[in-house]
Amino acid sequence: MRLSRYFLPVLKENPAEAQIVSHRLMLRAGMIKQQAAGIYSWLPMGFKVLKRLEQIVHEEQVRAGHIPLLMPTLQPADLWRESGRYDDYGQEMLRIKDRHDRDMLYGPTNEEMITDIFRSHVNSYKDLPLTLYHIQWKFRDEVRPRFGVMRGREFLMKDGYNFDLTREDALHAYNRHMVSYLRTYERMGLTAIPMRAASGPIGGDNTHEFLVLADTGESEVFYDARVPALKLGDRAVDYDNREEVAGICEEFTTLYARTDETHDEAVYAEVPEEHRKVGRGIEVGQIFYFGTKYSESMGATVVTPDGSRVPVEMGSHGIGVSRLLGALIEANHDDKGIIWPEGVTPFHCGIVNLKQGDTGTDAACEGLYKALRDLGLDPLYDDRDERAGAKFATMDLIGLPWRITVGPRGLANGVVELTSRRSGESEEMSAAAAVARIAQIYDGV
Ligand code: 5CA
Repeated sequence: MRLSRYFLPVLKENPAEAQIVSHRLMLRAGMIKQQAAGIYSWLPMGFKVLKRLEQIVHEEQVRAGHIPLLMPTLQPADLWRESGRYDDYGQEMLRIKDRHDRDMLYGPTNEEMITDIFRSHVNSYKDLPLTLYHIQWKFRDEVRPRFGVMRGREFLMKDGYNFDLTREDALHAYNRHMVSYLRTYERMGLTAIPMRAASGPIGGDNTHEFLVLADTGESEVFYDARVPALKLGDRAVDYDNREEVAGICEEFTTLYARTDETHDEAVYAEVPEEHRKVGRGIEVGQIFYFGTKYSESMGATVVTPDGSRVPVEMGSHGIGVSRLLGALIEANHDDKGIIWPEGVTPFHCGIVNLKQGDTGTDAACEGLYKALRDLGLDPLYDDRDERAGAKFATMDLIGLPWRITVGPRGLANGVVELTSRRSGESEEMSAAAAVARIAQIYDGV
């Protein structure tokens, strides 16, 4: 993409309404625009990162054996009357009437609808196990929408639902979600710690939240300092292998890690004092096992091998996809702007032409731009007629992990400059070497 033809409405001033750094940077970098409290338009660069996060979520869900579908944002109230949650959900639910005076709602989550799909089409244990998920907009009329996309009213969520014959099978599905979530966050360059949590309006007694440590997080968290260092890395996981998957979950949940809702001073006191940590965290996902809570009230049953009929065992599992953008920026920024991890960056690298209109620098930049694109990479070429300082400030603000700077002096020596946004370190090399280095960095990302 050429910056002169892109739509990147960066702001020079700090927007007054933003209280936390991620909100401020998303506005300044022209990623979002607020349309009403907690409701945002996703401008091109914000939309690009959002789509990238969606893609990673999809890839890891499919890898775990889960199946994508798409349910609507608007739902009939009757489904929620069946489960009893229509009244329970209170003012957080946006209720709408259609022209025939029928009660509708903008879905805050989809347990009822997915249970309805299941009961309409599945009848036998032979069709189990089954896990269906979608990535769809949700609406929750939050009392205090704030911090930009972090606590929105309209937000994008991945929500998945498992259907199993036995409690044991459903717990395997729970574990599978835990491991696939760990891998998802790691690929995004985030450390998200599974913490024992409270279930709230979803229900059930087995639930974990995934928290990204950040001073601006809304939850107080208590954890063993050794937990954030745990990593899945690139180990291959066989998601059908129950022992292996359960073993990984144990590895990640044995040490103490809880939110304020489930914190237990007596248990915490057993953590060696030097490892005890109190901090704040951003909840970027939550998994629930709730058994037959919805299947019983909504009549979602299956025939068992001995011919009897039982309500199906279920759980639900969510990732806050739009909230993740905020969490990523909270965890990756400096005083100049965002620092995207390579796994989620909107463009692979920036190209800065220090002397736009100069035959030599223009030709070198065009050559770099073409060579990178020919390799399937997606560079952002700052080809505007701007001062070098302004170009650097924009690149620092929008946070592309790598910048190639092309100026007449370097070209006279046959070199361009490759700069890491994270370390700030620069290296001179030939244009061809810079292209090869960028290709190598993104190989397998
Ligand atoms: N049905 C279950 C799992 S699919 C569910 O709704 N879980 S949840 O309530 O925990 O939401 C899942 C994730 O959505 C949360 O972990 C959080 O990351 C994100 N989320 C929830 N509310 C908001 C909000 N108001 N703004 C942005 N993200 C949110």
